[in-house]
Amino acid sequence: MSQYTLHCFAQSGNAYKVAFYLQAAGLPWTPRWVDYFKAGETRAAAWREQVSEMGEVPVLEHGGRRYSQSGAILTWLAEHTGHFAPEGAEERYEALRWLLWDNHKFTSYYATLRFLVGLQKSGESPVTEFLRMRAQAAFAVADKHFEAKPFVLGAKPSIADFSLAGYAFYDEETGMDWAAYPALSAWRERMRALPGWVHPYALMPGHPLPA
Ligand SMILES: N[C@@H](CCC(=O)N[C@@H](CS)C(=O)NCC(=O)O)C(=O)O
Repeated sequence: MSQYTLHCFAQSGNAYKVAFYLQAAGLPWTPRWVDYFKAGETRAAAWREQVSEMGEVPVLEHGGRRYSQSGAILTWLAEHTGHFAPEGAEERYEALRWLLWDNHKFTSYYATLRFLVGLQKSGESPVTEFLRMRAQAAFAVADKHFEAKPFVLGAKPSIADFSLAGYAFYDEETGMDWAAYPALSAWRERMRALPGWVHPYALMPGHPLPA
C-alpha cells in the first residue's frame, strides 16, 4: 500500500501541485479520484465531514491523518521528507511568501479564468476580462522574478515552484499569451524538464471527464 493517498482529479491544478511534487520527489503515492464535476462530491456533507471541512481538493492522507491546502501540504511534505525543502529560516520565509502570493494572486485568478473560459466555455464577459487582467498582472510579477532567478528561491526548485506550477501545463485556451512572459515561460520549461514530470491529465485520474 502506498504511503500517501491524494484525493484529486485531473482537472485540478491545485491537486497537481502536490501530485507533481510527490512524483518528482519519488514518493510512493496513490490517487483517489474525486468526482468533482458530476457528483459534486466535495459539496456533499459527508465528504466535508470525512475528508475536508473546507470542501476542497487536494487532500493528502498519510499515517492516518488528512492534510489539506496545497501550500500547507507542500510545506508539511518538505519538512517531513526533506524533498524540495527551503533551507534555513530565510528561505522558509521566502517560500511562505511565494506560496501565499501564488494562492492569492497567481493561481487563483488564472485558475478561475481557465475554469470559466477553458473548461466551462463561458465565453467572454466582464468577469473573464477582469480575471484575465489580474492574471496578466500576476504573470508580469512572476516574469520579472524569473528574469533574475531560475527558480523561485534561486538555483534549485523548491515547494514554491511546485505551487506556482499547478496550472502551468494545462492546454485549454484562456486568452493568456505565455509568449509575452519569456522568463516565466522559460521557468515553465525548467519545471517540465524536472525528472518525474508528467502532464496533469496523465498523472491524475479523471481525464477526459466521464460522459
Ligand atoms: N487554496 C486551496 C485551493 C483549493 C481549490 O480551490 N481546489 C478546488 C479544485 S482545483 C476545489 O476543490 N474547489 C471547490 C470549491 O471551491 O468549492 C489549495 O491550494 O489547496
